[in-house]
Amino acid sequence: MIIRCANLDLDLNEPRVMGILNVTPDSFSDGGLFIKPSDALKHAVRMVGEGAAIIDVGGESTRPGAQSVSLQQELDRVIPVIEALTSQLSVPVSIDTSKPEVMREAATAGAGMINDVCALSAEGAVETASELQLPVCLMHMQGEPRSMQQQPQYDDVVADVSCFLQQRAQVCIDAGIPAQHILLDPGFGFGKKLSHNIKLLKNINVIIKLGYPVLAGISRKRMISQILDERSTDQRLYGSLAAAVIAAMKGASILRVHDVRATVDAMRITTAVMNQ
Ligand code: PT1
Repeated sequence: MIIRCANLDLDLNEPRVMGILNVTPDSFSDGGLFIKPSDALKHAVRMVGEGAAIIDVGGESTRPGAQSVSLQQELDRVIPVIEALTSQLSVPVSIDTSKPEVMREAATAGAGMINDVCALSAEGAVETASELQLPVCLMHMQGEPRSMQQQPQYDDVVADVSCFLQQRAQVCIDAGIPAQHILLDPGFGFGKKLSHNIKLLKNINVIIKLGYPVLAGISRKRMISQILDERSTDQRLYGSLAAAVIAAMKGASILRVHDVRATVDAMRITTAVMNQ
């Protein structure tokens, strides 16, 4: 399975690592580090050198409690960075946004994938993504970032998330997005308690069975520290690696992470075992 991201291929025949590049002042573990385009480029080049197969650029934090940003602010943050990255990198760049205008300008700047934590639910987002002819990652979220951790509730979290993602994929297909351009993501930490996140990780194969490549974003999230005695964000690497290996063993295609070198090593071990 190979996905064409603008002019670059993303080979998903083995689990791949997506490097996180937050161009935000307030992201939960690396907020403010890569606001300057030159710093962002340096970090992206480093992640690619460490084996990242794709770089995910985001200008709006979606961690629990985060405030939304204006369209202009988001554009000002991400577009210069995407331009710099797409001219300098040999791997695709995805744009982490829910705003159709940002999708459009990012595509013009060379972005090769749309990563939307709102699963293209904003007005005009599905139509825009379809027009841009880029692969899309559809993520499940219950509620919205500012308040999503207040009262997460599910009848059956795995069935609910799986059903939602299947419906969103169908909406995309009906709008003309080819099935080969769709990826799904259960949305770890997005309106989910620890027990929900653990059930989703244990049963991520149910989502994979829908037939689309699955992306898992677990790196340094609160669910890791909830199991590991409230460890701070910079002390969550080993727990994050364990979760990434579990997801990959169950068939996840892309691991969205902060710690690229460590995760790539873990994926190489996982792949060696899975391919035996
Ligand atoms: C994700 C993801 C994302 N996560 C995709 N995009 C974030 N496709 C941003 C916590 O519980 O999983 N998949 N874009 C970051 N959001 C969060 C959410 C960060 C929860 C931290 C937590 O700590």
